[in-house]
Amino acid sequence: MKLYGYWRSSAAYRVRIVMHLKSLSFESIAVHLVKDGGEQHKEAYTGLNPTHLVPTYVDDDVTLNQSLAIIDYLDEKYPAVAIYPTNIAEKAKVKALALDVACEIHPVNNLRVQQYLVNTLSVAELDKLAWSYHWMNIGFAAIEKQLKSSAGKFCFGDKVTIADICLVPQVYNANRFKLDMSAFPHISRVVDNCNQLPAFIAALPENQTDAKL
Ligand SMILES: N[C@@H](CCC(=O)N[C@@H](CS)C(=O)NCC(=O)O)C(=O)O
Repeated sequence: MKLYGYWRSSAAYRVRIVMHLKSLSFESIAVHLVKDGGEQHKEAYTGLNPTHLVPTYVDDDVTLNQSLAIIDYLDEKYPAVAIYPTNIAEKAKVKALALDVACEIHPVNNLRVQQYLVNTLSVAELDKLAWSYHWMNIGFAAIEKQLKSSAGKFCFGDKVTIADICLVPQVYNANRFKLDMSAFPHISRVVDNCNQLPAFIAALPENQTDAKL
């Protein structure tokens, strides 16, 4: 089982969390997103993943992109540790929280979007940061509101779900860019709780072999 990713990629980070939660052993293959124009754009990688994005999962004859598709595949193949509630309304709820991160916050702050803002539209570095803060603040505010009623120890009650798996990497990213999280106490508390767990610690960007390369 191989996971092509990058230590700071929050989409790869989601998959790593799931692999560790499910105690799967896997080989991490680093795709450097910045060095030399980005290895994600080289033919050696785009042959595997035509979207020019990480992560990519490879196991025997299965090659998958899109972190949430990979996660659902792993969840169905290795169901012993559940990441969704069994009740279908609750399952839809945690999925919606996960998508609030994966569809509403993450894509507009992706590296290639930021590169386009700066390199093509000549947006100044400070304005680029304002862009990221703007979309993160809007997205986190919506999640914070929902966590007021849904959260226990984690985003939805006291069990880790796909909502936490998507939220933790996004908050890691927010902290990296020094976003003021003080307006989001429920998010911060849930993320702190997740970060006590061995699977989340093992998946941390700084604990990856390609960290800081
Ligand atoms: N929706 C995709 C997003 C993947 C994605 O955006 N990956 C980022 C890193 S988190 C990437 O590879 N960026 C490279 C680039 O923007 O050039 C998923 O969930 O897998």
